[in-house]
Amino acid sequence: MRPALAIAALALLAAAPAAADDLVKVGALSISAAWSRATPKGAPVGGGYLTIRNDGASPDRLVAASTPVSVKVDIHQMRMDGSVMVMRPVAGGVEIPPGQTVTFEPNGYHLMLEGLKQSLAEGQTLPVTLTFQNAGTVSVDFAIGSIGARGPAATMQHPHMNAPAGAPMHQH
Ligand SMILES: [Cu+2]
Repeated sequence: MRPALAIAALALLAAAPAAADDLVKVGALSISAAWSRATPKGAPVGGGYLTIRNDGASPDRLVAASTPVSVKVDIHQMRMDGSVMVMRPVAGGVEIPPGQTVTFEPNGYHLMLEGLKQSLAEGQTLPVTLTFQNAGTVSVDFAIGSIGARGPAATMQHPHMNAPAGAPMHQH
């Protein structure tokens, strides 16, 4: 197994075309708009963002995430503490209620890649394994946008008709 592991380590980030629009299904859950941001050389952390819809009849919960590109992945939440935005780990994961969609985004829930082993490069994809309490485990490729990206690349270039009101959009 050692030679295979060594080869895998050289190609942690795939050069596959960005596929932010691809829908990944696991159990009753649909995962879409999985994206990340390029990181400056040497940056210790990176972020991961995605949308999860639950078409099932019972709640599910994102309990863990991992990637070969970082030492660990935590689930974080940004929220206002008085007048200051603070980021803290979410204990017990994030519930996806039945019939609901939960969006992970820079100013809300997000995945925090801690201990990056390499910088995240724009145009490449970041492989992340998500673990749900009921639906189980699924692998999702996160499309890496620019360092200042505010949303998945496909949404920025072609605003979707179902984009939520107030979502950041490309200005024409
Ligand atoms: Cu964070």
